[in-house]
Amino acid sequence: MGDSRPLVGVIMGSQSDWPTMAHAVQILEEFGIAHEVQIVSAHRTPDRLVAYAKGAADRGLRAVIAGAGGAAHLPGMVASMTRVPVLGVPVQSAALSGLDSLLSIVQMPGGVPVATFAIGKAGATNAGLFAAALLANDDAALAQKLDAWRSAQSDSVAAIPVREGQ
Ligand code: RP5
Repeated sequence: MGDSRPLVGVIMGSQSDWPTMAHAVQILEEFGIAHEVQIVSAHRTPDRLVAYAKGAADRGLRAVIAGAGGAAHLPGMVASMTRVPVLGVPVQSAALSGLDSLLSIVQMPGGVPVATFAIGKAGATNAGLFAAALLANDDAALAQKLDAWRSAQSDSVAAIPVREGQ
């Protein structure tokens, strides 16, 4: 997490969200972005939620990545209390495979934006990359790292598929 002041807050509704949200944290670590990680539940720790969201801007956070599953009110509630951009990650739920999480996060009323990502690992990874992209707007070194990461990703994709199972 580094010594410097966190620029990105990663929060999740439950310990059970960690395997998903770890993918966002992995990206932030890869890019050396100062961050913090906490469990903040909209339903089980509402006072913690209010304190976190209301303090986010003053503490210098530039983005909050919020992951939750099921009745996933965490990203929207955080967004209702801070101008800091909130990136919502729908965690795949057992009951409805994350469709519940996705709809809970994406259907915000006009005026309270949450940038909503894909369900599960891809969403968490992309939320990390999106936070990096936001910060790269005014950090040339980070922009260079992000460009290099994207080039490496392109280079890793073979032009011709391996004909498995033939
Ligand atoms: C949400 O409820 C959490 O974000 C989690 O995805 C889901 C289930 O939580 P647990 O019952 O596993 O703690 O608040």
